[in-house]
This record gives sequence, C-alpha cells and structure tokens, in this order.
Amino acid sequence: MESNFTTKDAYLNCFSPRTYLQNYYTFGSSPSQEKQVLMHNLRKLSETFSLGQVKGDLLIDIGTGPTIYQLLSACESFKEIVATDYTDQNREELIRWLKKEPGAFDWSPVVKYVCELEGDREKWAEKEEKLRVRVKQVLKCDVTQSQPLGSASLPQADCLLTTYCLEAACKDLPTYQQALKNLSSLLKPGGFLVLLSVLKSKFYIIGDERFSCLSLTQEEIEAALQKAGFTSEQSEVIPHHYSRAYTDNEGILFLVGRKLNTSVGIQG
Ligand code: U7H
Repeated sequence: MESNFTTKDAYLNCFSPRTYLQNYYTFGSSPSQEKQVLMHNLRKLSETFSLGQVKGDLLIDIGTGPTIYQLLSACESFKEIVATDYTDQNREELIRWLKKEPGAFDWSPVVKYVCELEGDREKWAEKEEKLRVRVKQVLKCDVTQSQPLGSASLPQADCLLTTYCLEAACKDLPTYQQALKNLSSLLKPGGFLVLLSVLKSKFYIIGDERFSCLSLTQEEIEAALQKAGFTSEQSEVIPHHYSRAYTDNEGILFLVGRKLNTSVGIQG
C-alpha cells in the first residue's frame, strides 16, 4: 500500500519553526482558536504539575519542537528537564531561547499567563530563568527507534511529557503503538506519562506546507497506551479545535498515565 504520510526527511527539509511559531503561538489582542487551545493546555499542565502529584527529579519532554510553553509549570516540579526533537531546526530554535540568543522567540506573554495561573504574574522573568536552568540537555530523538534517544545515557525518568508529537511522527496505529513501547523504556516503572494529542486530525498546515497527522480517537489512544503497559489515570477531551484553515481536528486529549510496575516473579 502506498503511503503519503509526511516522512522524517520532509520534516528535516520543509519544517519551518519560525512559521510554525508565527501561525500557532503568535497572538494579537483579539481572541483566536489557537490562543484558546493554548490557554486550555496551560491550565491543564498547571493543574497537573502544580497540584503536586506529578513531580520528581527528571522529566523528559519528547518532541519538544521549538516551544517551551509545555515546560513552564513542569519546571516547578522537576529538578532536571531534558528536551528532545527529531529536527535540527527545532532544537536550534529552542536553544536560541534557552541561551537568550538574538532572534529568539518571545514567550513572555505566555510565561506571564502561566505565572498568573500560579498566583503571581510578576514572577515571569524568574520563571524564565528557572526554566533555562532546569533544561539540562537538548537531545535528538526519534520515537520510531527502539532507543529513542540513541546512545545518550540518561537515568529512567520520573515523567515523560509529549505534546502533539506521536500523531505527527507515526504513520499508522502499529507505528504509534510501537512508539509508545519505545518511549516506555525511558520511564521508571510507576513513572508518569503526560500526553497532549489532537484528535481525529489528518493534516495540519504551517505556512504553505501541509503535514500529515495520524487520525486517532480517545479510545484508540487509551487502548494503545494499555497495550504498551501504561495505565490512564486521567483522560479528558476538550472540544476546542484549531482554526479550520490550519487543521481538521475534533478536540484535544489531555491524558495522565503511569507505566505499570512489572514485577518479575519466580517461574514455578
Ligand atoms: C508539533 C510539531 C512538531 O514540532 C517533530 C513531529 C512533531 C510542529 C503538531 C501540531 C498539530 C498537529 C495536528 C493538528 C496541530 C517526525 C518526530 C518527533 C520525534 C520522530 N513536532 C516535532 N515531530 O509537529 N505540532 N504542533 C501542533 C500544534 C494540529 C517528529 C519524526 C516528526 C519524529 N521522533
């Protein structure tokens, strides 16, 4: 069967982090679908990481992209964060922000909003500094490989975070299923998986480029997680969607799961 799903090479050659940031994360004062989605995601992430159940030493963000919004609450609950992405240009864009290099994207409106959620909007500059200190490494990752971080040696994480990555990186359900198993090796037994996914989307647009997306339902994602050895402790669909000019998604899934403890028994 012929597959037209966007390849990894196409991401390397055609994905523009700047255009992506411009389309999905740059807002005027008027309301937009993109802003609604982001604010909702930030509220869910803040609840999850600030209320204190999900905390620990190491969090690995899988498919960070050129964005840091997903780490703003997590950096209060984890001592070390490792960011990862498949594309060189996403990792470079991220490093520009981490190192305050010229031309870095301005996340301050988003950081201010998260600080407001957490009780003090005035602390935004301190939060930016905290996040910059807590992100210890920016690594290449490929979720389709059995060792997604290649030869990099890290302790198993207390939490994996992944936002809008697997549905863009995996061409079909078996690949998605396998990617979850691959990621599981990076996580401690009992560790948390925090996942944000678009639902039932087949594509998304960035500038003039169209990228494929694996169309998934909440039930399919939960079943895939269970098969890969994760529980799902919290699974919530919100009806928000992005602008119809960008994608055809029907809602967004926010899920918190845990890697099951596999105790090795004595074979009788
Ligand atoms: C995330 C984005 C990205 O930066 C690299 C793909 C994911 C821009 C997607 C949407 C969106 C999706 C559908 C509908 C919006 C190939 C791999 C990652 C790891 C192998 N990614 C990072 N990714 O696609 N994004 N943001 C939004 C919003 C509406 C990868 C192979 C691509 C990979 N391992």
